Amino acid sequence: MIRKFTFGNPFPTEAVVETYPAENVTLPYFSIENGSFSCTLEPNAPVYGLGEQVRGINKRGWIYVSNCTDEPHHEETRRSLYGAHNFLIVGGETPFGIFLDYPGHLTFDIGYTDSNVLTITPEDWNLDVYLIESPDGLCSSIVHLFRRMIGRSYIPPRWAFGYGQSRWGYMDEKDIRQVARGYLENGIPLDAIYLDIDYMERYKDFTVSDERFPDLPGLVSDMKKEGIHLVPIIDAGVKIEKGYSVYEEGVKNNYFCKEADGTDFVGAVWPGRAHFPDVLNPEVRRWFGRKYKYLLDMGIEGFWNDMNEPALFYSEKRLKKVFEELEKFKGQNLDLEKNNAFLGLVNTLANNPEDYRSFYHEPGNGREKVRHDKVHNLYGYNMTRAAEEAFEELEPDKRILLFSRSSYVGMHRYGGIWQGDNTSWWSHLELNIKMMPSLNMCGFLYTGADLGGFNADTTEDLLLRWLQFGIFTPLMRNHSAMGTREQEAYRFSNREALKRTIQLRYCLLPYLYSEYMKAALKDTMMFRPLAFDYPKDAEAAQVEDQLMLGDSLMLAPVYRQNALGRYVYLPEDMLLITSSGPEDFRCRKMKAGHHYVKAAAEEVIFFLRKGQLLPLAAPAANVAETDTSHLTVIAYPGEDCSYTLYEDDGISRNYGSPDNYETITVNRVGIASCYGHRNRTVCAIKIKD
Ligand code: MIG
Repeated sequence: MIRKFTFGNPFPTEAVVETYPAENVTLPYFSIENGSFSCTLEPNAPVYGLGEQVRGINKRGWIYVSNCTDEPHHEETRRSLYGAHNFLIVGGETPFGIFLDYPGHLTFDIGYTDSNVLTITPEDWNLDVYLIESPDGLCSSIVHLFRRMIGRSYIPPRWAFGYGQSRWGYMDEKDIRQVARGYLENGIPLDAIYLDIDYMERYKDFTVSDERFPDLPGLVSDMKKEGIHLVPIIDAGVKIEKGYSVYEEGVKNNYFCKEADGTDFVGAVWPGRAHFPDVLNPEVRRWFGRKYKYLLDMGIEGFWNDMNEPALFYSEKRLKKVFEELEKFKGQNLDLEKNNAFLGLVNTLANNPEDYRSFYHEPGNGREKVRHDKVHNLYGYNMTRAAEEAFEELEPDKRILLFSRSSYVGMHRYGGIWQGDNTSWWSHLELNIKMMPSLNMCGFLYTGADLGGFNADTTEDLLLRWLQFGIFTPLMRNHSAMGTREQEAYRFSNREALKRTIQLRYCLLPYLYSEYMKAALKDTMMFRPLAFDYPKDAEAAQVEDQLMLGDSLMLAPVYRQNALGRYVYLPEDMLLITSSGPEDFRCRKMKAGHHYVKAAAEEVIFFLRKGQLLPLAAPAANVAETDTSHLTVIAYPGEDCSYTLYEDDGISRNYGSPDNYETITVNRVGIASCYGHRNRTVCAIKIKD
């Protein structure tokens, strides 16, 4: 059951797609005092949710803030990352869900100030609160109800389930060709190479540097012949430059965010001084979204939207003020205090809350102008919405790959997200694992982290272990920052192991695509905490470094350096699959309980559930070349098993046809069959007892 409670006059975020009448009784579970909602937490009861955030799957014991932030330090000390996903499940005797549809700064004190109290504090009292209760009390049922109310998750083209290589620092066409060659010559599969900001002319959106990419359409088409898609970045800020059409049109039509006095707000990002499209306004969205056509017309089929918190290096007015204040230090003896004050001044430049309070949006539809900080968390959402809405018009029969850095609930309908600027740390591999189910709860299914780590130098073993997890995440992209160690898979001595790991992704494609599509079309989670699938198992509830993936699998990634195995908890009997690459699937039945499972450096371990099947394809150079007409299935032996396979053309927007579903079965004696509309042969791998 979903109940809505309205406070004040909320800004219409359009996160929720269904209409619910607001109730005029008081909000159950919570008491409201001192400007906060509070509720008592049962001792040790878990709290799940918040999507893209630091720390564990169980969010209890920290204070989190929904305030979309360009935060390159994903450390436990942080309270906000790039997204604002205000959905929680409060566990206990009868778990319930709560979604706060509030686009401003929102604090969740989850047993931080008082270990048994959850306190939620908005900055003002204009918000909708939704309570979600399920008669069966199951977390997965609560998530399902929530997901239905926020609408279907974004569906990317099938090729976007391939492996992608990215790096901030590919400077020109030559670099891109070299990366493609590196992969092709080494026989490592690849579906995409990403273009970071250097493809543009002086960081201007919807331009291409003549000098460095003299013939982008030619390059795009050459790459496509090799099965590789080029995916350019688009930044939120529009460079202020006379004669630059995006800037000129935006100024002329009042399409940019404004200062209180009605002049266009000036903030600086990569191109230096920039204006910010007022994407909260539908007319501006339409205008900005259609700009992507410039690149679509060159053959581009995917984009990533960056810097859309929006990140600010500084605002023009603040920079001026800081320069003035710095003057005062001239000729002074900088003792400890003054030195700190001096350094502190420069540190106030970026992403300053005061700047976010100093500019305005005109949301249109007769609504009053609204100060940015009140709706801050909607910016990346609406930038991405602008693009996807334009794609639906420009390319009605074709899915375009799109993912964003910043997001709010509701954006999951328009694109995916990547998990931002992590660091090449083992702890960030662990964070990547833990973030997956939390994001799925909030509708973000197409997601993944920068594999190998973005900031700092990676190590070969970290990249390998990270890829061993990344082969399961819908977005599988290796990305790194300028100035860090190069981390393309072919650069390392153990290239063979990296290659074989990436090939496994292509073997798993029929399964991953099926599970993604089922989760999107049925509003369910692809990645789940063990606690959601085994709600009565108190030990499963404790496990945060294993995940259920789709109908058949449980993952148990190795995420510690030099570890040659790990402890695993099996809530029921399962089949251990150990693989070092295609054609190597060693299976062993294991009993429920605690185990230590070995996993050599180049081995992935994962588990198949009882009565379930895992369909596998032969490895291929890319998604398009993956032959799914011959599948091998691993079955948990002893019983009749069946699996629902989903396959469509992978590109059109007609996902709904019942013909896309097929049933694979394996009977007691190990004979596999497939029922569906396609000619497909399946054969089962015999499992020895
Ligand atoms: O301030 O475009 O998160 O993926 O490589 C850095 C350069 C701006 C941040 C993105 C990152 C990207 C980088 N961008």
